[in-house]
Amino acid sequence: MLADKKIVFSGVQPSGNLTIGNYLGAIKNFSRFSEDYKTFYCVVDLHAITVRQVPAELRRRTYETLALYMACGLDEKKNTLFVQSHVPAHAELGWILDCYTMFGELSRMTQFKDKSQKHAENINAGLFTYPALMAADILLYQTDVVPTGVDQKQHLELARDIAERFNQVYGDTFTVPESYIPTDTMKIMSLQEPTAKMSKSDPNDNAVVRILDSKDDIMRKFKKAVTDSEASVRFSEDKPGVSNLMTIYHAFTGKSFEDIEREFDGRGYGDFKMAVGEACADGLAPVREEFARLMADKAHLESVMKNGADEAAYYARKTMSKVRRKIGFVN
Ligand code: AQP
Repeated sequence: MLADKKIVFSGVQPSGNLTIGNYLGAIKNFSRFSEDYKTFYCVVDLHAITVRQVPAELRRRTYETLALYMACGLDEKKNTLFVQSHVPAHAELGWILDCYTMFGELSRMTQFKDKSQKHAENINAGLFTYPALMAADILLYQTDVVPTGVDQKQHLELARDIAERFNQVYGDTFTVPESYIPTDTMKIMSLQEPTAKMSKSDPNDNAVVRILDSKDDIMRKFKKAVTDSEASVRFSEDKPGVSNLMTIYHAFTGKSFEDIEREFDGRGYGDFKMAVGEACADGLAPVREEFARLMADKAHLESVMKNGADEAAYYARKTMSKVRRKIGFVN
């Protein structure tokens, strides 16, 4: 064990303006661990370059993602907040774990299949070995719990397999991590294609509600959200659009699905969509305000990054010296 407390690690890519999927599926849940766990929350810029990024935008989004972590309630004094590329041990362990990850395993990853379809012009080796780097991120800190959205479940299972394989060859080296997936908001779907995940890099901006969208934009996007022709607010697998809107409404208001069904009984989708938009915009308003305040003080963000990286590197060093010794690298 690296610390007195159990360890939590998670990350978000600075690959676009974050969505309410990133917020509800991941970041919003991060702060619940701050008191009782030793928490590492990382801006995973090494992962972001598996897809081509504009350098100035990547840099800006790295600051923004850190500021969003903080605006969503992560206190830098209670959580280690840092940028992945500032701790080179991620890349080092990533390479090592590549050598303990099978080609067949990586070929089965649905994210690789999806992203190589979306980026057919750039199916690079990093996109393929992404899950081994993600395993390195997690195992480097001897992580016990990884809070993520359900889309990361397959990668997390692979991280567990890699840890177990390494431990079998070299004896106990890595903690085998568990996932923490919020059951009620595990997957927020696209507003335009509600059978597909809401993704920050979706080229159709109407499909995606971003944490920093203005209230007007949020209302407009919900107004245009795809539903169905039944005109009944009811949670059901054969009503993906309406069910997704109900999930979002539940997440921002705390109302149960039964209460939501009762509230909109006999009313059209127009009213319902406006209520979801209002709840979402109101729920995000304090985050937007805090974000603006934090972004105005870049020096503070840089000091948070620096302190976070120093602390993360301290923990990473302990794991790396163990890994190097076990593998047989000369000290
Ligand atoms: N739609 C979603 N519903 C629930 N959780 C989600 N997450 C992402 N989208 C949803 C969770 O957010 C965390 C950070 O995700 P990421 O930035 O590492 O990458 P991603 O999962 O690939 O997210 P995107 O938005 O789809 O990014 P792009 O478009 O760049 O590929 C993860 O915990 C994820 O589960």
